[in-house]
Amino acid sequence: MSQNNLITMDEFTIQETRKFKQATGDLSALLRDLGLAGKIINNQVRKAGLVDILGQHGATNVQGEEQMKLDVFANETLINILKNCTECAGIASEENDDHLSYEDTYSQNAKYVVLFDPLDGSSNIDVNASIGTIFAIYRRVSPIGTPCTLEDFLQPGNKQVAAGYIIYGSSTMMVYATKLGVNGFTLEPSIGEFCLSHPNMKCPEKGKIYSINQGNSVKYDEGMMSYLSFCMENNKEEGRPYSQRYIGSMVADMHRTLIKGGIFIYPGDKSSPKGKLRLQYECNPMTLIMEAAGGMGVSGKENILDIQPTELHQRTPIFIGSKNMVEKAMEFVKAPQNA
Ligand code: AHM
Ligand code: MG
Repeated sequence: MSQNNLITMDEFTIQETRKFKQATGDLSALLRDLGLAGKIINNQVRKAGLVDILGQHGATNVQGEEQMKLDVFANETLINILKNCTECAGIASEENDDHLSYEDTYSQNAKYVVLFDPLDGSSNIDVNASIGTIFAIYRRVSPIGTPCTLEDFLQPGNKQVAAGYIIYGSSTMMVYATKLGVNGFTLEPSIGEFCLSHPNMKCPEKGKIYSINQGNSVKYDEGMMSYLSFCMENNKEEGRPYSQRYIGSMVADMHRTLIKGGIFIYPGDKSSPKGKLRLQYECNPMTLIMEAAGGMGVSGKENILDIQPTELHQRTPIFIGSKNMVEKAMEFVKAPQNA
């Protein structure tokens, strides 16, 4: 990147929101604050191998999983930054049992709430693989000027105003989607700014990669098994099977899928019919991004974004990525024997 040509994320977001006459600038400010949290988390992630921050924290989260120290740090960073900003009325985090309604007057007068997975793929920290932060922004439905309520956090994904992720990979990137499209910004470490590097991202309609934890296949139903066989056969178009790639860090697997095309799947199975991934913190934001980039995300029964959440930590199966590949997978998964 030539430093003369840099467009920072702030500059870009402000330009974009000016396209809407009624825009107040609150969304740009909120995205800037999320970027700031990302930079602070990035700073710690980059030091993970150096300082005594690795290892289990001891506590378990609401899903019954052990938290790593960095999970706690990322969670607290986001909670504090969003508390101190004036655009966010409250948050729900994958790491907290309940939503948090900020008590100060500025926050109660804010129109947005944010749901996030502070550090997704955290089991990858100790092997130095990519991890990320995922966020979803909604306009609150409770009255402005009052504390936000649970129903603000139980809106279907199609109500998201914006969603994004920050990937702590070989470089650090923030990618976010609004209804105007998807744009990616790479952190320029020398100036500490996210700079536009991937304008108007589009997920290729077709891909050559399927991404799934195939080790779970003993628990899959017939439809999933026949789709896996299809992926492993010589398919007509390619003349070879699809390649299989699975990092085990959704942000990293999705980032590849967004750029190169492909399908990412975390299905339900016999022991976990709803799969593993969380609707509000992982699946909704990733589906908003994917749809804005021309791809799609479904549960196997319906569009992910149409699912009405009934609780904060809901899970859903997900098939997400290149439109043609997701549609093809549905031919197997929705076959009559699986109805
Ligand atoms: P986490 O939020 O506790 O990190 O778990 C979510 C992660 C995703 O990033 C990833 O896609 C998935 O869990 C991997 O699960 P599995 O190890 O079952 O394949
Ligand atoms: Mg997660």
